[in-house]
Amino acid sequence: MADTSNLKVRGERLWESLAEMAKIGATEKGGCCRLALTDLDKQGRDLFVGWCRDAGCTIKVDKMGNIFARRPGRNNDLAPVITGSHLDTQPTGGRFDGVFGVLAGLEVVRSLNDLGYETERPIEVAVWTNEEGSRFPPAMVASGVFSGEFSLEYGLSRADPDGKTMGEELARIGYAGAEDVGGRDVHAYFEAHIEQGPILEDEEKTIGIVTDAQGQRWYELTLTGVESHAGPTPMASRKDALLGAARIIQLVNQVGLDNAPVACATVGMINSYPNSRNVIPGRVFLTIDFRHPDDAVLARMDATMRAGVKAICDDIGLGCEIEQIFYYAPIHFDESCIQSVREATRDCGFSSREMVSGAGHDACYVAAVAPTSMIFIPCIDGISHNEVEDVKPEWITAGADVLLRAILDKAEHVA
Ligand code: HGY
Ligand code: MN
Ligand code: MN
Repeated sequence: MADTSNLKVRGERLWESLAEMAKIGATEKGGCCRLALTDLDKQGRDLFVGWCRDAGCTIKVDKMGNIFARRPGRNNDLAPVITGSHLDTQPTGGRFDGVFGVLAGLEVVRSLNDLGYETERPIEVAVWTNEEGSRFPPAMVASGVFSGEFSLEYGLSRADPDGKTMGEELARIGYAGAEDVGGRDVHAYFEAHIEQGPILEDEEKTIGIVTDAQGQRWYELTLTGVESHAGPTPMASRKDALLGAARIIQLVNQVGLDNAPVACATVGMINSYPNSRNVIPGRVFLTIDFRHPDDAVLARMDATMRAGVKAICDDIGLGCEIEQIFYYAPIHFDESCIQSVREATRDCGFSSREMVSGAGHDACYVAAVAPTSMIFIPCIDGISHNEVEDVKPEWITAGADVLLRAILDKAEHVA
C-alpha cells in the first residue's frame, strides 16, 4: 500500500485564496454580492483564471461561460475528472457558497503540483455560470445546458429584471466562450460545498457524504385584481391582489408544514403594483420554491398549492397565472463516486455522516452526464444565503483533503 500520508492540501493557502476572492463584491456585513455576469463576477473569474494559469492549467470557456481549467495527466486522451462549483453569489450572499468548491478544486491542483504528482487522467476545475439563478432565473442554468437539460438558446436568452440576457452579458464581460457546451465525456465529477444547513455542525461531524439531492419546483405567480381608491371602495367589493398574495403565502407555508419534516416551501419574492399606500393593489407578482427528496410528495405539494391558489383567487375574484419555471426530480448520486468519498473520508480519519442535499447544486445537473457526488463541510449555525455565512478553517482544509483523495481515486482509474 503506497504511503499516502503526504496527500494533504495546504489549508492556509486555500484560506488565503478564499479571503482574496471575498474582497471582490465584499459587503459591509462581511458577505459577498457578486451577481452572475456582473463586472464583479468578471473580476472573480479573471482572478480564478490567473491563479489557474499560474498553477500550469490551460483554460477553456464554453458558450455558456462555463470555465474549465485543465491540469494535464499522463494520458490526456482519457476523459477528465472534473471538480468545481460556482463563483456567482446571492445579493446578500456569503464568502463560501460555491466559492469553496471552486477554490478547493484549485487547491487540489496546487497541492498535486507541490507533490509532483502526475495523474493518469487530466483533472479540470470548473466554474459554472449563474448557479444561483438570482439575477437570471432559473438556477443552475449553465450546468443545465452542459447536461442537455436546457438548450443553448434557452440558456443564453435568460434575462434579468432589466431585460439584459445572459448571452449579452457574457459577451460584455468577455466570457462568451468558443467551446461547445457539454457533449463530451467526463469520467467523474465531484463538488465540494458548504452544507448550508445545521446538521453537520449539530452532530459535530466534519464531512457530509452526500448521497442524494432533493427535487425542486420553482413557480412565478401573477395575481390580477382591480386597483381602486383605498378610501371610498367598500371592503366587500374589493379585488385586492395583495390580500390574495397574503393568503397564498400562508397556504405555501402550510403546504411545507403539512409535509414536514423534510419538505421546504418558500415565497422569496413579491412585487405589489402600484405599491402606493392609498391604492388597493391591482397586481402582485410572487415566487414559490418547493423542495422535497420524494418526487411524489413534490407532485402532491404542487397539486395542493394549485388547488388552494384557485380557491383563494375565486373567493376574492382575482385572476391568476401560475408558471412553473424550474423543476428537477430528486437525484441519487453515483454509488462509485459516493464510495470514493467514503474511502477518502475514512483514510483522512474525519467524522462523517451520509446526507441528502437540501440545496440545489450544479452537481445535480452534471449527474445526468457523469458519475457524480458531493462532499459537504459544516457552516456556522447552518446559515447560508446570508452575509454572516461562516466556516471554521479546519473544515475548509478537511473538505479539500477529502476532495483531493476522491479525485485521485478516479483520476488513476483508466477503466
Ligand atoms: O437554490 C439553491 O438551492 C441553490 O442555492 N441555487
Ligand atoms: Mn451554491
Ligand atoms: Mn447558493
